[in-house]
Amino acid sequence: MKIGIICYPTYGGSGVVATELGKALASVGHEVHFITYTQPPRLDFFSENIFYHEVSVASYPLFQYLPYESALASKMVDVTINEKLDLLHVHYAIPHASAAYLAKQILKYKGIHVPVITTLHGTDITLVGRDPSFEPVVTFSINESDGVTAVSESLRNDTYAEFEILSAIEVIPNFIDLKRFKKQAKEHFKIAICPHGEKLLMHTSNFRKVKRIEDIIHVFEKVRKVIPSKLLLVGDGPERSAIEALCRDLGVQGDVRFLGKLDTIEEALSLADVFFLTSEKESFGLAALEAMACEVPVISSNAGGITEVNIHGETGFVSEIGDIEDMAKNTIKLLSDEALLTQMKKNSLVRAQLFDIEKILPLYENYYQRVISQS
Ligand code: GMT
Repeated sequence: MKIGIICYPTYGGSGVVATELGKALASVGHEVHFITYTQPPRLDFFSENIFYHEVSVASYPLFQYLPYESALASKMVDVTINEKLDLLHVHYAIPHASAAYLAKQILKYKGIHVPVITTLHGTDITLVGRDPSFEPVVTFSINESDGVTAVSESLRNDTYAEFEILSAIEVIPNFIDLKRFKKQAKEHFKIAICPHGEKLLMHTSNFRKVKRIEDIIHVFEKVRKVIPSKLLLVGDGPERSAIEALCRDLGVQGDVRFLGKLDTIEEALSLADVFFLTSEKESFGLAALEAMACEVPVISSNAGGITEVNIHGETGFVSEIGDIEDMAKNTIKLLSDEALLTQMKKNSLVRAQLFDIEKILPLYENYYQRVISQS
């Protein structure tokens, strides 16, 4: 198949899922055309089956806001015609699904039919998409897609609950490349960070409010009173300075390391004993899956689809959103029982294997075929 993939070129989340999916499709012989405004971070290599088409928006003094959606739709039209695409697969509804609808209508006038699949990732539904300034467009463009997928059962349910959706939503969970995300022998780094044999706790995210990183700091403050430990925070975003201030207020700053954005996240995960994901909303929690693939148990909230990834009592522990007492209790329990920790590390890997890209890729390929044949 010749597939157009439209996504945000982000370091994590939907951008990474879209990029890794495209790479996997290319590796089994499909021709993949990425259409986005800058080269996705994980697309920094040559493959004969991967193409990159940059969307550039002409500026004009009249434009207070650049009309990216129009430029994207025009690029989709151009690439579909010139590369003879069989399918457009857009990741994250806003504004990709409505741009794809527009492109499809333009192509129809030119006698070309191209089906559109929209993959819902989370905040396009649970946060931003519900805003009245987007909701009618999101509802319309989901309903007008030839196929719609969601990355978890929870996100599918939220979509039906929040929007008037008339079509079937297929759940295709996120996936992991187990060849890349695996525990590596990095003991020398661990000794450098935890010189006295402390336990290493970790979190990675884009540091948005929705991640509730302040809960992690409060939990850590309680845990380190009982168990000598360090906290590694990877990523960057709007909440970072507030979190740094909270660490100072609680007097834990000496035991917290902020690493910023890290490309080789699997190396840091290889050192960790516990991973935190305490989000308010989380459609799936790819970061937790990446940790589990590196044999790191997860202490999480029960937001959204996290419980489809992290199984309470098996791969870690799950608490109500914001219940820092329970999260601290669970972390102490896990870190003070070596047998339990070893077992949960093993269980985490076993569970992560269920989301192996090699298992999930055929679900997308079959779905593509089904949508193409039905549209
Ligand atoms: O987590 C984020 O804030 C980024 C966001 C995105 O859209 O890029 O991630 C969402 O999509 C990921 C990939 O499908 C999911 O693993 C995340 O759970 C989801 N984030 C939220 O729902 C908050």
